[in-house]
Amino acid sequence: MSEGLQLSGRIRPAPEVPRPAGRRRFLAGALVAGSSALAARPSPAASGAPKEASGTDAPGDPAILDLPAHTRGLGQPVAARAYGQPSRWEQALQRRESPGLTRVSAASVSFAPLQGLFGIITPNGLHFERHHQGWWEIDPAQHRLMINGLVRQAKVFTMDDLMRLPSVSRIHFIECGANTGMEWGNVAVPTVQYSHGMLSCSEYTGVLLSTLLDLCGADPVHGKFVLAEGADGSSMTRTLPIDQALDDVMVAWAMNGEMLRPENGYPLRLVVPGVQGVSWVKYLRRLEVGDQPWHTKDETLHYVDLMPDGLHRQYTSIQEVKSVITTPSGGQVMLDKGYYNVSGLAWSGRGRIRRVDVSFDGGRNWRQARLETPVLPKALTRFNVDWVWDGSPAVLQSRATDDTGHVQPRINQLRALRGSRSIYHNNSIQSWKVAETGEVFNAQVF
Ligand SMILES: Nc1nc2c(c(=O)[nH]1)N[C@H]1C(S)=C(S)[C@@H](COP(=O)(O)O)O[C@H]1N2
Ligand SMILES: [Mo]
Repeated sequence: MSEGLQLSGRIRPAPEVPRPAGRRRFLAGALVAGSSALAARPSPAASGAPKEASGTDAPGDPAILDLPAHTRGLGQPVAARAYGQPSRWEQALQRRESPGLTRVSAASVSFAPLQGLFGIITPNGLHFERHHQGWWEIDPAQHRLMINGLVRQAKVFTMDDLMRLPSVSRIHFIECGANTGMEWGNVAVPTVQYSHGMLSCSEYTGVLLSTLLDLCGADPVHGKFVLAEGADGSSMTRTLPIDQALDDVMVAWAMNGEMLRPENGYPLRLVVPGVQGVSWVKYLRRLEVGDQPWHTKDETLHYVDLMPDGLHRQYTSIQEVKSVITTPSGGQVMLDKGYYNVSGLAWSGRGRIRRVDVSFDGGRNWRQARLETPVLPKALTRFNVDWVWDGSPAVLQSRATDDTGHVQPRINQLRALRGSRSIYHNNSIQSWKVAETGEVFNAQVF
């Protein structure tokens, strides 16, 4: 690929991401590849690349000729910031609330900026948030987990009790069942942050629920379901079938190597791999073993799928195979013809991603993308594919297949089965329309 690889493929970020000042200068300097990183790169593009894109025609570039202060002076001392922060040049990358989505910000959503993330792990400070009744900073010394119901011995655990049990660490995605839910009827939001940003992926550390149920002696005959309850005011309660509970569900205290953030359920949350976010009960304080589902408000009134016949489908909890291209994506502007590294994310609640195909002509022709390692079950998988944009209009789509053989559907295929008035579980293929101007738009293409 390096043969003939040109340093083109510049992209202007989506409008809600203010451009840092340095970047504005970079864009203004027509034909000069003026970022120091680019200019300093040992010229893979020197051979054969057009001059304007190679970085070699900037002999007078002060960014490389003048030694900056950071090369001449003494830098900041260690631990100047006891808890590290992103560079101030990255401040535009934030989780964002969708204006007007809910009346109260305490019962709302903030979306992760997928367009600006790399690899598969979501930084803790950019994890999406969904609170039904606001978030809390709970004192871990006061927090308790009770396990009751059809168990030989009901128990109450402190955090200290839990954290001394045999633990596991596993990487999984969490996706709200309502992710992409605004797009059932038509195109609704401009950028991938708002269309797919109720999605994050982390390494969780905790104890397997099976270990806890074992400790309490869950009734193997009548114990068919587990109820999980949160300690916030939303009375968040969800029923899990026992097979799921005993499979890979975790009671987790850590996320990406540190304790959970308060926004994500500190000090304890349920991790239900492959299942919609609502079952990942935060501030987890109680687990009850029972012989039938509880049919609580969040499994009867909410998180049900309105079907075309007017009935609601309940307990559709698995997040089916899905993918989205994050670069380029809605609201961005492609500034050059030529080479682009098209990149995106794929995931399935049923297992591993087997392949991702990408189309540049609205689904007529498909090319297989490269899957970057690791490819883990019920985790985000990063894909990349090369594209040379010739400057003509294009429609970019990605289509994921998981290792159970499920293939991501087109939006019209999904609507044929599910209608268009649903909210939850829209895993359809996303289309990004590229105009001749290079502008990228959210589009629905059948
Ligand atoms: N206690 C409690 N748990 C909860 C919720 C909540 O409001 N309260 N929201 C649920 C929903 S709908 C989702 S999508 C996920 C969001 O988790 P996050 O805020 O860590 O992204 O938490 C789930 N668990
Ligand atoms: Mo959710």
